Amino acid sequence: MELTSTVTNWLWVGFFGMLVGTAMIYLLGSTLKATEKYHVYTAMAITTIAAIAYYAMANNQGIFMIGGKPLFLARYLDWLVTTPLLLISLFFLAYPADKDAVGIRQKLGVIASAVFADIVMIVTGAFANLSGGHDNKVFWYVVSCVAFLVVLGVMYGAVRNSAMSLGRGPAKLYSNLLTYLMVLFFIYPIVWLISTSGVGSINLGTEVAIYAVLDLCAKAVFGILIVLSLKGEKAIDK
Ligand code: RET
Repeated sequence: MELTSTVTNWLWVGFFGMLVGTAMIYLLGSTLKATEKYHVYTAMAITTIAAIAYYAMANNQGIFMIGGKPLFLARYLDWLVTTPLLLISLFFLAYPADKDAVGIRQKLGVIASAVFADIVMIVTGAFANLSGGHDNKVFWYVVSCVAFLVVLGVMYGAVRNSAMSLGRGPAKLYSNLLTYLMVLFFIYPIVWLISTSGVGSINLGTEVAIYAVLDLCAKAVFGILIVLSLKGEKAIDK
């Protein structure tokens, strides 16, 4: 498919933004203790995967026309891997390695249910995008939204309860970052609905621009916020 220069430019903004984000997360995280570095590596994995997806899309790879509308396959593949990783990075805050009071099976059960629901959300969202007919599209969109509600339920339920048991500082940190991320998550289905995937009230250039900004906030800025708040927490501990 022929991409306009607005679309391509915004895809490059996404690519370079993710690269800068990865570098900043690395530099800011370099002073964290070795035992805390896993937060940094998770955040860097998220921005790196997104950079790869944006590079492919900016080079017009993996973009298919379905029923006269574009489908960005790389975007769904990116979300499929990175949205579970975003949930896992919040999970790491709620169940820190040094305060391991909860059994491994219980932890696995909680995070697996959030990750599973998240995967269902992205895959059925892709099915909605792939649907030619109106009824199929609505069906898959609704299934994806229900899966999103399950994600919200787990993250605001069991995972939040664990964070609350850690004391005021970590509880507040988890709540703030959870609210930040979930507000962003909430905007995606709305953008999808008004974009070329849904009713088509915004053009492709605007859609790609909004997704680029949202992705940068949910990945690069989110990673930077996690690393900065962990550094801040350590400063308070001292
Ligand atoms: C879709 C459409 C179908 C309904 C729903 C959706 C939700 C998508 C979400 C995406 C989040 C992406 C993030 C990317 C980070 O860079 C698939 C748009 C509910 C929540 C956070």
